[in-house]
Amino acid sequence: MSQIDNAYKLAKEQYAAFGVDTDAVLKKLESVAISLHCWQGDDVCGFESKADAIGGGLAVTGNYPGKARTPDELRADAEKAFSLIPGKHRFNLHACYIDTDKKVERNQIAPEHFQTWIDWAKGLQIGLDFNPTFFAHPKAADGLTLTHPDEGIRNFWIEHGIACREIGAAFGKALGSATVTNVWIPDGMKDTPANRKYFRELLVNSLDKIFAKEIDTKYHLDAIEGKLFGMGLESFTVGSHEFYLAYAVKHNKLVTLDSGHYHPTETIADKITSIFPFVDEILLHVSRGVRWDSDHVVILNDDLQAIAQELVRGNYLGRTHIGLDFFDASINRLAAWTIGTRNMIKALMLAMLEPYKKLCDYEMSGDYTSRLALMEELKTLPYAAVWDYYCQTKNVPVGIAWLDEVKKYEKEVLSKR
Ligand code: RNT
Ligand code: ZN
Repeated sequence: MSQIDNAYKLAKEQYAAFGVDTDAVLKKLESVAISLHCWQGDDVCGFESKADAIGGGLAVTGNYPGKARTPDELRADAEKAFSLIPGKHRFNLHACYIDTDKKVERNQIAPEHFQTWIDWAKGLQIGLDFNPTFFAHPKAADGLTLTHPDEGIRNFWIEHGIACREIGAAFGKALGSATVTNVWIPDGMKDTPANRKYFRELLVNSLDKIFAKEIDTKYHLDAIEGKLFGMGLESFTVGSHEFYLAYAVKHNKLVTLDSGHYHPTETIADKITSIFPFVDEILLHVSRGVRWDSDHVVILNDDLQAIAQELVRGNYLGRTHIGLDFFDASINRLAAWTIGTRNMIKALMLAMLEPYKKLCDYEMSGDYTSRLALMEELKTLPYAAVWDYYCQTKNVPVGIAWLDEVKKYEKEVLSKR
């Protein structure tokens, strides 16, 4: 018996003493797909061959060498990352990652312009998710898109939104797994607006037009993502959390919760049980803000664990689409994907290893002392042994061995770019 098997056997016994079946946990864990965001692979640049600044209140910092410059490079990098992450996952594309020889206007894009992505995903047997790109474009240069007072500009972006839903639906149909298309717009203002009402009403109107066509939820789901502020758009965000929450409840859309999009001490973990009584499904953009919405790589911190606990405890995994949303250009980008995604899975595993019923029993009987004692005890149970065993059974590197793979890839592939 190998050391990993041995350690797992001991860990299994220890968890069993708390009434937790680790084999069952790993079985459940393998059914969770995380949507890997394409934009960590190239600093949110995309392949439209334009020189527009990213804009939209977003900022990417760092210039680590070797970023993907073509769709083929990005696909190769993503495949390498997938090979280091246990389980079967998904890939999340932005419209600006279009794969065409000639320039296609954003309001003219169609499924055929993403055929290479569909073929690739089919080959890997993974699902795709999608996002219209409402930034990095001359028509978004002043920070307004779907709520632009100029009707021509507004319509251009409405057409983009409509086109993206068609692409999402085509992905879903081709791949046999519903695509979540997430609408996030940067619209807002640097300084205090006078007429908030005007912009909010415009957004209702534009969204109604984008969502006018019914699309079978077997293939396609709509999500809407609010936020607090963007760089240079500090005073007003048209699509705030409340705005989209209300819109989603009224129109049966998915609410997207991005962990970087709230006040610094506000976490999305507590929002999950608050929202679920009123919506069917949610989309998460798991991220990590450091002092602001900085989109740092997701680490295994309390925040992440609280999110995972809420999903597992509430039995919400079947109604939650887990996407990642960070972009760090200061470190190896494959490592960023690998670290962030492995942490997300690890956090879910930790949450599944919790003797939840026992905690609830203590709580129901008012024994908060035991609840706290047990919660603290759980933190030092040998979950690493369970994790290593899981990685081994999924044929991905155990422990930090994945880093050697990334270093090798950096030397052989990335450094030649
Ligand atoms: C921006 C949103 C949005 C983007 C991606 C690139 O604050 O979080 O989800 O990060 O669309
Ligand atoms: Zn996001």
